[in-house]
Amino acid sequence: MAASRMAPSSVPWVWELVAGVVLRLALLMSTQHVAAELTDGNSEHLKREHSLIKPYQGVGSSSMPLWDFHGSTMLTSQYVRLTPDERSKEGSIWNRVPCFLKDWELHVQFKIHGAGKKNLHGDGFALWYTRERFVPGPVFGSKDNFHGLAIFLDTYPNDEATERVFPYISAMVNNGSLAYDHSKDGRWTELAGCTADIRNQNHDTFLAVRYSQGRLTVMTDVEDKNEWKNCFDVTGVRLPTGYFFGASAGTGDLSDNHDIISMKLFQLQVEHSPEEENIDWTKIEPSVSLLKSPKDNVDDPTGNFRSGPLTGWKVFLLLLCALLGIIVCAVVGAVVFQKRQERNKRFY
Ligand SMILES: *[C@@H]1O[C@H](CO)[C@@H](O)[C@H](O)[C@H]1NC(C)=O
Ligand SMILES: [Ca+2]
Repeated sequence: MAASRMAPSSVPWVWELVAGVVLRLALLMSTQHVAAELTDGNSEHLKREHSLIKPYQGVGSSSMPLWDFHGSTMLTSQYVRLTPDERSKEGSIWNRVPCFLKDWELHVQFKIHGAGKKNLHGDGFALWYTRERFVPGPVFGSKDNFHGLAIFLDTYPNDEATERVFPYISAMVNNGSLAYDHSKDGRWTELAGCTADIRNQNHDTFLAVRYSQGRLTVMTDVEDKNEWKNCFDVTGVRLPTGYFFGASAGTGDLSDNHDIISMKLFQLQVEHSPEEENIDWTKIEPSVSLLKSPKDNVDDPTGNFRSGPLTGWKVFLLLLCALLGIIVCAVVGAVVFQKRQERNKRFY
């Protein structure tokens, strides 16, 4: 008697379990989202001395005190064009004021556009936080063997063998010893990266770079959804204070318009321990922790966030498989149970 009462109730039990798992799944996804969220441009902490905002102050005059312009860079009231859609151009903009903030977040609005069809355009542009400023060179229009951080928004796959989908955004940290290999799209010196559809969009496109307590996070807002999407998030990155923000672009045989519409730097309010405060942050050597292999996106050693945009989906798929497994087991179990009940009935 007791057993037969359990049989019909086994179905709600299955659904309770399913609901539980789904809820957990939703919670997991939402906490990931919270962890990935960035400051939403709190203007209180906007640092004007490191920002480039429309209408660009002093446009057309010789006095643009906070930013220097180089090469093909052209100013209009609506954008700063690093390169036009023409061959063999090179342009950059550099903030004149060194940045002494320990924790910051840079929001860049940009537009990459041109007449070139599929794969006949290039090369993208770079964002810099480096010791050197205003030095032209072969890496997206700037110096190689730099000291500091570079974020490359690479629109052209130079490495024909790559399985990567372009445009591709990647980061590189350098202490001057590493050279960027253009023919491999910087693959061997890359810290982390992601694919992002950043070219010839009809809507606004944004990139955010956050550096705080050794953690480097890059996010994009390029799908016209007005929300940040994780590109990568890595820890163990050490950068000094006192470096300069900049942006540069170069074209070769292939070209595009590379426009910067704004660069906004925000100070992040972060507590540091007294020991940390006592270090001379300007003396820090740019480096990436050896605990982390730059090429494979291993899990965050602190365990609270996983790097790589695919990881969320991997977790989701894993849980989905587990869920399906449980459902199959429950259904098989219920059927077997029912069969046994029927068999038992026949004996009575
Ligand atoms: C610079 O980086 C390279 C490799 O990343 C490392 O071998 C070298 O020791 C570093 N140099 C300094 C001065 O830290
Ligand atoms: Ca490239």
